[in-house]
Amino acid sequence: MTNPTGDVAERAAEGFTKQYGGKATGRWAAPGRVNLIGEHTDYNEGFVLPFALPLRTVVAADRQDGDQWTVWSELSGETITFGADDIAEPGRVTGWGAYVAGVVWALREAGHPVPGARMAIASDVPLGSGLSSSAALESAVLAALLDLGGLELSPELQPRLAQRAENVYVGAPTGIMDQSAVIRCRAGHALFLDCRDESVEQIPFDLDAAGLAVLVIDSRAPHRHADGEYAARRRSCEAGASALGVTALRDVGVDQLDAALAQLDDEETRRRVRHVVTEDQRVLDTVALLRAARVRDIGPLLTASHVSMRDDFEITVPEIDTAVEAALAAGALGARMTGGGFGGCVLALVEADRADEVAAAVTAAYAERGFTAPGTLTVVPAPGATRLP
Ligand code: GAF
Repeated sequence: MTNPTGDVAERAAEGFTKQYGGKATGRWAAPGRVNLIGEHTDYNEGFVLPFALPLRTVVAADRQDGDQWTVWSELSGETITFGADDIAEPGRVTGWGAYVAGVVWALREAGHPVPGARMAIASDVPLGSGLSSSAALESAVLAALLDLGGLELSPELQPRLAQRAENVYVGAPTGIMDQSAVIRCRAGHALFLDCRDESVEQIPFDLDAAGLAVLVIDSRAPHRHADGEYAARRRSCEAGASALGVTALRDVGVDQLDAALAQLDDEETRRRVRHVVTEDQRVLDTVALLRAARVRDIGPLLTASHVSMRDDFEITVPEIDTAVEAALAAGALGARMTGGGFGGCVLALVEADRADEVAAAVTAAYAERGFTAPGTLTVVPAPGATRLP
């Protein structure tokens, strides 16, 4: 995971001064996330358990007069400007700017008087790695605009607004997990989110106390048709729920699974349903273990989740499966792909003093198969979106 050097908050502040002169009014940060367990369950109104990463996107910003938004991004080196006409309807601002414009659009659509603003954005969250760089960007921009405009929107309501920017303005049919994680996570905890009513419980996830580490492995696999396949999985789940006569697959308990599967004619739909129903149960089981501080014991659930994503939901790719297999062979207690799939990252739960060894084993397995070398990083649960001092 290669990043520009230097502190990300300083880079955003310096970028602001270089682009616009003067000092920003403030800096707002939002993290990337990994999902410990609970994949493709969010849009099935089920359960997820993400935690925030110590990698962040930072927006340095001040107000400007009128309905005008000017945004510089360190990553692209570009400055874009858009006005009220450009956000009258989705689709006019494209590329990375669409995530920023989408937030302004969603705030205005919800009736908030959004102030004009100048923003400078820097980020340590790698793009396209399944670590929610989009939700981090949306949420940092949202935090900045709320503060600059003195607007009231509780942290419980912010994720839906940021999700709307992504679903409607950007046009990606994602669920509620990523924005919830980025906004509502707390340091040292995983966020147990019920995606039906959006209630949360902060679950202590103290890796240090257990002598463990979470190793995040960036597969560096090119995303293969990720958007189309994600939408296709969503459609399969909806078809499954409708065939079973339930509002969402969340309504099928694991004890009713066999009976439910027997009602479905289509083998592919059966596999998709089985993944979602068993994955919801794995989240509940993981939460129960973490509540009892049995961190080490969640390993097999993580690995079972991976197998389910590989065989039933069919969203893994060879680089991802190789990373999981190599990590387990090198002694990881559990490993799974995290995020939407078709590339992205793997997380492995490892003994803290064996993290380097496991990372080296994955790198060696990649070299053997001729894959681009993976990125590796150990992470701890970090705080959600916030204004920086
Ligand atoms: C992506 C989506 F944005 C989330 O909403 C979620 O569905 C995830 O894939 C899969 O669990 O990150």
